[in-house]
Amino acid sequence: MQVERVPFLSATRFHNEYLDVRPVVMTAMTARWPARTSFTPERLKTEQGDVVLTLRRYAGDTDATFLEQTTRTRRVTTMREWIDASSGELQHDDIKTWSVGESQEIFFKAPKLALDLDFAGLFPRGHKRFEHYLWLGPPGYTTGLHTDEVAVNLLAHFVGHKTVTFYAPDQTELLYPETRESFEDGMYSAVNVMAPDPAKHPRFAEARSIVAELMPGDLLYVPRGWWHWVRGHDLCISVGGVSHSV
Ligand SMILES: O=C(O)CCC(=O)C(=O)O
Repeated sequence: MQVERVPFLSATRFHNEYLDVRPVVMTAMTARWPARTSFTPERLKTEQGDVVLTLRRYAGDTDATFLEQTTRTRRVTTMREWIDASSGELQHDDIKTWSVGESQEIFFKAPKLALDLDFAGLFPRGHKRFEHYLWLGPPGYTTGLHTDEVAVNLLAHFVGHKTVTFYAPDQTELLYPETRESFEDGMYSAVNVMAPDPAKHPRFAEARSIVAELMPGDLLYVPRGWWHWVRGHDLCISVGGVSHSV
């Protein structure tokens, strides 16, 4: 099953039909955002090449869970180096186990870039403050299965094709949450989505998913408590907009 795709949503319709209810992809909301041209690999490399980025690792060929890997394994690089490594023709297999996740560095170094984004447009004027996070990964990178326990999480996708696989909150028992409490604003599953182990997590096979295929310009709403994991098929660049109040 596919996540619903609509061109636009008014603030009223978004609040009444989707907020805290189900994911949705808005395909034309970002059409006028300057970010469509500022968050390209070329511009980021030329204008933000020295920004320091922290990479996180998530590999499928280990017993370590997503939570263990993402919190323990870090590597520091620059925007220039990481874009070169991620877009190189000879993709080293190890590259795709690393990605930039939830990085705020670029918005601290170049706060004006936030003016190129307009997550608040879906909300009544002046109602909300968004934090911005860069997601940048090479072809084949994958995140683990997790939820975001924040009031609003929007993902504006600018470059590449990525698949976001969702599981509704009523599937939680089939997804083997690693902790019962939210950790750093999220819940983490112990299932290795790249190679699920039926001996360890037999009920995962029963879980029903719905899928969003994101293309440049799409704006995805990720509802609180909905499990999801991401795979980038190309060099992918997105920006997350998170608000802690509704
Ligand atoms: O796009 C990505 O790489 C991950 C996005 C994500 O998992 C999130 O916004 O919670």
